[in-house]
Amino acid sequence: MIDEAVAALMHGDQTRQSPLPDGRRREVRQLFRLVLRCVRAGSAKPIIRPSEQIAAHSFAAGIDLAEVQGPFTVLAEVLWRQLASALAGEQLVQALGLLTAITGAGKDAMARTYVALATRDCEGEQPADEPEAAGAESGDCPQGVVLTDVVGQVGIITLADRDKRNAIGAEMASRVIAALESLRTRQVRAIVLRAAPGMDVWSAGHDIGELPPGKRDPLGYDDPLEELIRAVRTFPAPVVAMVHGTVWGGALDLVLSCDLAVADETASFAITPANLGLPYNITGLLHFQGRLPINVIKEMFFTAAPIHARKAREWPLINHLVPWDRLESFTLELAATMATKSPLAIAVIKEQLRVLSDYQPIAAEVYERVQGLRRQAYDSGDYLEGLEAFAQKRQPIFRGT
Ligand code: KGJ
Repeated sequence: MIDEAVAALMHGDQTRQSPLPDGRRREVRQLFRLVLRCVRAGSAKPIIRPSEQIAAHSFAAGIDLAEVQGPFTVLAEVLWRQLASALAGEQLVQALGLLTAITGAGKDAMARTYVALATRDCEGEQPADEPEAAGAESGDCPQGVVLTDVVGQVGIITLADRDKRNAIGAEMASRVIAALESLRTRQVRAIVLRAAPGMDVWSAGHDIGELPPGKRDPLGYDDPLEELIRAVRTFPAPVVAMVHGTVWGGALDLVLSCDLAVADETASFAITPANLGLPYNITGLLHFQGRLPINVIKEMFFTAAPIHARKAREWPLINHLVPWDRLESFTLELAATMATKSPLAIAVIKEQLRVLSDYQPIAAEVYERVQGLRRQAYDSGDYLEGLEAFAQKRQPIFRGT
């Protein structure tokens, strides 16, 4: 059976430029033997550690994650056929369920290893002479860092400012923009935008301390978060938001500006300018309008309440809701799939969709009237109260003036 699976793998892989090296072939055979042992033992556990080890070797050798996971799919197909001819009824259903659990556990272990290795240290795109922030514990990432890595043809950008809950100010925004630029020159074909492992806030949104204290548009064209959102929307390859944890304010605009969003059950999404007395900008509202029905937009903006993952999937703010232990592997697989498609076609379709959804004809007079209304709000005492209340960690008292 192992020979049949190896032959199927070779047959299905004729597009490979060079044959599988001997070392990889041995690993594939070892994997196949382990899957069979797991099936006999009725447990997925024995597959996990060897899958991690194989993934670690493959990562170091620069092999694509999808390629490393491929043998599981092939072996599952071969085994399915064998099981279907040998068993029937409930027995067959149970055996197939076990097989799916085993191959799923192996693939997940590999994806987790890839992501852990890709984000294991803080070298990323840090300039060599950048000093670590004071107070960073050994093994922790310094404040404000954005980590960048490439797995196969997928770039991974990790927001890792734990202390500030990934609030996005000028430094964070410019680092993500620089990471996008660097990944563009490395010709990645998809990007995953994520928070560092273990964070339960994906991003706390705009750095409120960097919002102007009145008498100036808080979300003007040159605002760093606005620049970051534009960089994501105009990036010439798919950007996938991978969301574990809570998303606040402008970070939701960022998530919606990504081409797709995948989240796990810990995710929630809140748009909170009404907590600050902040008049959201027209471009930002268009981003919401491009993705959500108007009644949903209104409920989210008017209540500022977090929308939990299940509801978010239903509305649908996100494309996929997956269990937390499958989030990384699912998102990477999705990104890797897009990375195999025509980059030129994807880039132009993305740009067409952006142009079609971002632009609304609006008369100059109407635009100026709306901007005047916005000015009244950001020149108001309520906006200052919102900023002050956040800084003082208390509830704001809005007077409508
Ligand atoms: N801006 C600046 N600093 C922030 C922000 C932020 N958005 N969020 C958190 N921080 C800072 C806090 O002030 C703390 O600083 C530290 O991060 C940890 O936060 O006191 P310090 O240590 O100096 P905290 O609150 O102690 O952490 P948790 O208890 O884990 O709570 C995490 C939360 C994300 C729930 C909480 O920090 C929070 O509610 N943050 C504000 C979330 C929010 O409303 N963001 C929307 C910002 N507005 C917008 O983006 C826009 C564009 N808008 O239109 O509204």
